[in-house]
Amino acid sequence: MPTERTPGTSQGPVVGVLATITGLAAGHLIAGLVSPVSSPAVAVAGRMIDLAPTPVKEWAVSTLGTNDKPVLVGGVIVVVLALGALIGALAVRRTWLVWAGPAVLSLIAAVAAVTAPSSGSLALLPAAVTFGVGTAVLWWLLPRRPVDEPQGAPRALPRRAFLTGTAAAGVGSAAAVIGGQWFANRTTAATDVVLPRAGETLAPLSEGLSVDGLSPWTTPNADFYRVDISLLVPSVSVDDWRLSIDGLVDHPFSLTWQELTALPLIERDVTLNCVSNEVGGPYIGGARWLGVRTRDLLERAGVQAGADQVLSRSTDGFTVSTPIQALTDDRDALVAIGMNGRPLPAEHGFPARLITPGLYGYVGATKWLTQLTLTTYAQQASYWTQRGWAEQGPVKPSSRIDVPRPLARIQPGEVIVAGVAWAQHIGVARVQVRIDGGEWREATMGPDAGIDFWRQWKYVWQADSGQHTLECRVIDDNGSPQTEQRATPFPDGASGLQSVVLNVD
Ligand SMILES: Nc1nc2c(c(=O)[nH]1)N[C@H]1C(S)=C(S)[C@@H](COP(=O)(O)O)O[C@H]1N2
Ligand SMILES: [Mo]
Repeated sequence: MPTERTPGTSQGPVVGVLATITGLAAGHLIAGLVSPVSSPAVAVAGRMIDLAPTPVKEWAVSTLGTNDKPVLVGGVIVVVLALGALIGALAVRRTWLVWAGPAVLSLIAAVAAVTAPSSGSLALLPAAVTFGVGTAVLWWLLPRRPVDEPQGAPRALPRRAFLTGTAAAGVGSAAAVIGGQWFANRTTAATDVVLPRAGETLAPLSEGLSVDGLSPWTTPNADFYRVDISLLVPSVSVDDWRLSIDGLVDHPFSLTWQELTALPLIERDVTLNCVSNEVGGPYIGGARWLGVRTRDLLERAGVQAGADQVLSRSTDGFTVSTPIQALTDDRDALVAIGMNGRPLPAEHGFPARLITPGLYGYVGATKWLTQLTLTTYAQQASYWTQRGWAEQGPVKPSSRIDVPRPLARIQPGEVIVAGVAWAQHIGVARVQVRIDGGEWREATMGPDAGIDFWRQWKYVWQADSGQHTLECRVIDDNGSPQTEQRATPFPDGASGLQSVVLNVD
């Protein structure tokens, strides 16, 4: 029995918002089943990341850090809800907007989903469901003109029917979002593979220096920084996974997980840095990686003359350009499968990633790795180099003060200053500390695990009252001090000295 409608127009914006929420939630549920990255808000946010100008991305990473993605998706949702309110308000008198409004918004989501690098054949489905559900909710709850009276006053649902409908849409939305999350996560948890042992193992690293607030020498997996363009962590099953090596090679081949892990494995202690890290910033960590030498894989493929770069690709479509030299010399770049004795965590590239000692992550650390293509820089560019970042990305030697924290209030007397320093592929010889622009003084160094791994340092400072500025610099194994020349992260990494200002009571 059709519900009798009564005159009224004020619910337009509320219904518009409700229809938007219900539509997004329904799309999210379907996406959880067919393709999590195709959830409408996630897909739109994902394309915004790909299209955003480099300075915007840099700003987002430096101000929002790891929260940049939730903040972006949240922002997209807020904007869409505002548009939904507007559509609801206008559709009360312009009935065609009941389908045209959701159609335009869903079309944007559909385009975003099908143009995503990892979009599957069902990528359109969530946006289609969003359209259907959004339109249905608008049609059902919105005050509208009676069909037989196209010029008459819009009529609203009776209060009771409206409240019931609103509650149903709300509860349905919440259930759909929870269900969508559940389905999306169901596949992500499959990391319980057993790692083979390395043929060449390394002696365990010592604890290193232990000072309150100083970075541990080896970064625990759970605390390791994460930087990538993926809104959702790709979930890869080792059963379907393949690594192919192709392009300018004599014998292209591909490996299954079993085949890769049966090859000779080695362990390497390597510090990984993000080129977006500011001087003194957090995007650096040191881990023990287990993996297969890229040199062995490239030798087996037989690299042809003329190739100068390896373009590596991940399941999410991200690409990295690495000079062949760095993947074939004695630095032992790895296709890594283990991190600190565990399989790679999903966030850090499960089941396999590239680790290239001495290079920033964007030119050497492809996560969720699936392909190594031998090619030339002239022919192909990678994700970040297409966006203006430098083609070559050797890590700039630098150092960081971990304690005391900037603006800390401390008591006069003995204060422990401590931090980390790195000079990949050259080696850290010493660290020096300078107080208030005075003489450079030698810090005490923590243990050394080779030229590609960072070192901790500490310095005992006799602090007197007042405001003070602390600086540090690394001296590398060639005797060169860290440059004082300031540079921004773009286009090839930050440089300069960190200075920490603090007050001693
Ligand atoms: N697939 C994929 N791999 C990627 C990236 C990415 O966006 N996608 N980002 C790179 C960048 S810029 C860095 S600094 C490192 C960070 O690795 P981590 O998140 O394990 O610390 O991964 C690299 N590998
Ligand atoms: Mo990075």
